Formats: sequence, C-alpha cells, structure tokens
Amino acid sequence: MRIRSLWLSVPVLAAAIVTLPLLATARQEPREIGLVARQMAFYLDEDTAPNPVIRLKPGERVRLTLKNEDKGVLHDFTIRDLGVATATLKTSETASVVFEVPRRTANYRYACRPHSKMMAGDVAVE
Ligand SMILES: [Cu+2]
Repeated sequence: MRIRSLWLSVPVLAAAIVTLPLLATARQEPREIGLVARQMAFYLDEDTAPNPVIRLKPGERVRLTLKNEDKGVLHDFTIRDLGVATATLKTSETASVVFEVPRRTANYRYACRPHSKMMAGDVAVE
C-alpha cells in the first residue's frame, strides 16, 4: 500500500517540478494604486491633495482601485487615451482596473466621466 501511494505521488511531483519554475517566471504582480472619490474629488490613499498627479513608470503594470465614498453620487475613473476605465460606482462600491502603462514617457488626463470638469487630473508617465 505504501509503495503504491509513493508511485502515485511521482506524477504529482513531476508536475510540480515542471510547473513551479513557470509560475516563478509568470508576469509580475501589478503595482497597486488606491484612489478614493470623496467630496467630488479624487484622492490617493496616502495623500490629501485633491485630484493629484498620478505618477506611473513606462511599461509597468498597474492595478488601480477606486472606492466611492460620496453619498448618493456615482463616480468612475477613466484615462480615455489609454482605454482605461472602471465601472461606475455607487456609494461605498469599489472597482479595479489592471492595465499596462505605455513604454514612452507622456502625460495623459484622467477623469470621472459623470463629473469630468470637477474630477480630473494628470497622469504622468515618467
Ligand atoms: Cu464623479
């Protein structure tokens, strides 16, 4: 019985030996950026400035997560020129979008589509 179960584990071990290096070389986890929509402005998690410049590195992968903390107001987050957009969020909802930053340094605009005049800022790829 013991020997038999040992033999059964051989294919499992072989599969692990083949798979583990593949997992290790899988694409890096995206960098996390947290944004909050509050009182009709965007805020970065660690920052108190409204609608701050969002600084990204060329070619990096980013997971941007938006939380809507405004009562009774819908918000989203978009970078139109990069085709980046979260879902439209109700109060207390959260949504993420993962994207790859272009490799060239450039500036883009971000905005909340329902409030593109008040809730907008710059994305700096540098
Ligand atoms: Cu908004």
